[in-house]
Amino acid sequence: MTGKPRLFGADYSVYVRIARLALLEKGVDHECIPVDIFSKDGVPDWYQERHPFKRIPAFEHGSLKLFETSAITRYVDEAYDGPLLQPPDAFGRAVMNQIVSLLDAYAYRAMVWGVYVERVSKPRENNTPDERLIAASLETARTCLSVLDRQLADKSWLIGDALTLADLYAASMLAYFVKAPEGAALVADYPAVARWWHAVQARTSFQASEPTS
Ligand SMILES: N[C@@H](CCC(=O)N[C@@H](CS)C(=O)NCC(=O)O)C(=O)O
Repeated sequence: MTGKPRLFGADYSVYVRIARLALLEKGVDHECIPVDIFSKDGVPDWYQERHPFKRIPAFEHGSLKLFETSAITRYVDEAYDGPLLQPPDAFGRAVMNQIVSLLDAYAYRAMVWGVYVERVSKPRENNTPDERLIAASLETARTCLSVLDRQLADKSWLIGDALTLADLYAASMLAYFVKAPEGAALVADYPAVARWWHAVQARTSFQASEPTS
């Protein structure tokens, strides 16, 4: 397939950042096409053709059009040269997929919406945070972090010595979670996660994908 791949979305999005991290870690030259889901005019009509639920990201490479971050990141990993972002063995891939599912199903809602949005975004817009939601979300976050901490106890990255998609998902979600004081404090309670978080922040891909807005 020829031509640069195109990634549609906004840099503030957790899922767009995961896809960008994959592109950057693979060293894939790509184009970012802005789509603002929070625009006052709403998501542009043309975007529905890219994503039936008008979520971000969407992706295009030649005649291939994709939505869903799991499909995009796996394609990027498999279609391009560069470091493998999925373990080569079935055992490692199974554990990686389990961690990605955990992050998708439990961590995203709790860490980003339940803690970051309630504690940081809402007060910034003069809205009152829902303390019960924050407390419940911190409980879920604690469960997620204890799984990640066990996983990282004897490894540099979540699945082993090489960074994988599981690390990219976790990095993008924790980036918002730690902006809330309770999130930062909770991460500090998990020594292996705290060590991993330090390593994540030093990566060029993480710095290059920092949201601008
Ligand atoms: N399952 C989707 C989730 C994507 C997603 O939820 N993106 C958020 C931004 S981080 C979004 O577009 N939200 C808009 C909405 O919920 O209407 C994926 O993996 O790509």
